[in-house]
Amino acid sequence: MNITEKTRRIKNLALEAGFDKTGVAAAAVLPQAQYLKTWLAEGRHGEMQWMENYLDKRLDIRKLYPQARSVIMVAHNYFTPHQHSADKSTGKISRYAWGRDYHTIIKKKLKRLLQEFKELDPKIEGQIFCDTAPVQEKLWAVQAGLGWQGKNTNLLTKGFGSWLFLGGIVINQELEYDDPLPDYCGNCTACIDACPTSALKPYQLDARRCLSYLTIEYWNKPIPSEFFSKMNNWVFGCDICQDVCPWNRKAKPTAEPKYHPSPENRAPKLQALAELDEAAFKKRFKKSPVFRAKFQNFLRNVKIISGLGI
Ligand code: B12
Ligand code: SF4
Ligand code: SF4
Repeated sequence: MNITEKTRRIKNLALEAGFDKTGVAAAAVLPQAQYLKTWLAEGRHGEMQWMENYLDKRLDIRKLYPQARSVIMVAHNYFTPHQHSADKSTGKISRYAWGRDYHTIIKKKLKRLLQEFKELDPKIEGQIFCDTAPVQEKLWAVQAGLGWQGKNTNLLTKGFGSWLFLGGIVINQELEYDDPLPDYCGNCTACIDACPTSALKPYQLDARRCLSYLTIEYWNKPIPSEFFSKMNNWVFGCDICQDVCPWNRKAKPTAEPKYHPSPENRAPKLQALAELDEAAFKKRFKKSPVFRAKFQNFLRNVKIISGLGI
């Protein structure tokens, strides 16, 4: 099988597995990856010390997987045709966390996909990743031609907007590579203007000011009171800089039933959330991305919102 045919069949397998977009990049150092060093040096990752780990691997995928030749990137659409509730007695949970945890869904698909690659060519060896390895997934998705990184720093596409989860497989074989796409943000600054905490400047995020970070990754500390009035009922994550993006108006509903919201996650009553004890939290959110926040931090978020929002 020649390289063109192998690449074509690998991409077809990825689409047949249910992924919405796929593309391939050569495993090399990406110049844009170096921005991560500045981001960390300026402390913009806040308390996410795990982002400092394995920096060499985040900057060069061949340090993560020495046999690396190609990076096959996939994107999975999670958009469902529902809106956030404007009812102040409810909390807002980010769209990405309305359904089941994407890590489980995507990792299962990627494992099966790698097996299928090996059936196609027994010489193929590889490693899967979906938030599970020190890889800058958005940059690899850009390099593999899936889309461009918007000014809100998310991977953005013409067909699906930014409502996409990312994952990939790094393999030991050369393939034919896709070209990165142009940046279609143009003069738009809607995401930057709409961010309630001024966490964004073009293509750069200060996580310390981002509600997504503060409500999900900022553990065991009180959220600084300057953000209370900006939280606008976001108890877990934040979708504002995506909701205002013009490219997201063209989003199509996902074909994955597991990303559809359970009614209790899309617009949960704040009072019911405030009454959860740890066991009830675990039972309710065990299979949801919300579990990541941990009970005490989730409760902290709910209490802040309840104090201001009702
Ligand atoms: C850490 C992290 C976070 C942090 C930091 C976010 C961030 N922007 O980096 C926090 C907790 C805030 C976060 C929030 C969210 N996250 Co997150 N997160 C990650 C994670 C684990 C690493 C990202 C990373 O490497 N950041 C490092 C910084 C430096 O990267 P960056 O901001 O993108 O900066 C790059 C460019 O902007 C550019 N750059 C930087 N400076 C400059 C300057 C100039 C002049 C230029 C031109 C370029 C440039 O180079 C940088 C280097 O890569 C990835 C998974 C992964 N392993 O990749 C998921 C990931 C990025 N998150 C994801 C999601 C869904 C979210 C949220 C939408 C969830 C939500 N609704 O609350 C929000 C989005 C907030 C936002 N506007 O970014 C998805 C994004 C999918 C997509 N379509 O892009 C990912 C890929 C997870 C996944 N596997 O699907 N996240
Ligand atoms: S997720 Fe919310 S707080 Fe974070 S950058 Fe986007 S709009 Fe701002
Ligand atoms: S809102 Fe505008 S500037 Fe921001 S990511 Fe979308 S198109 Fe780009």
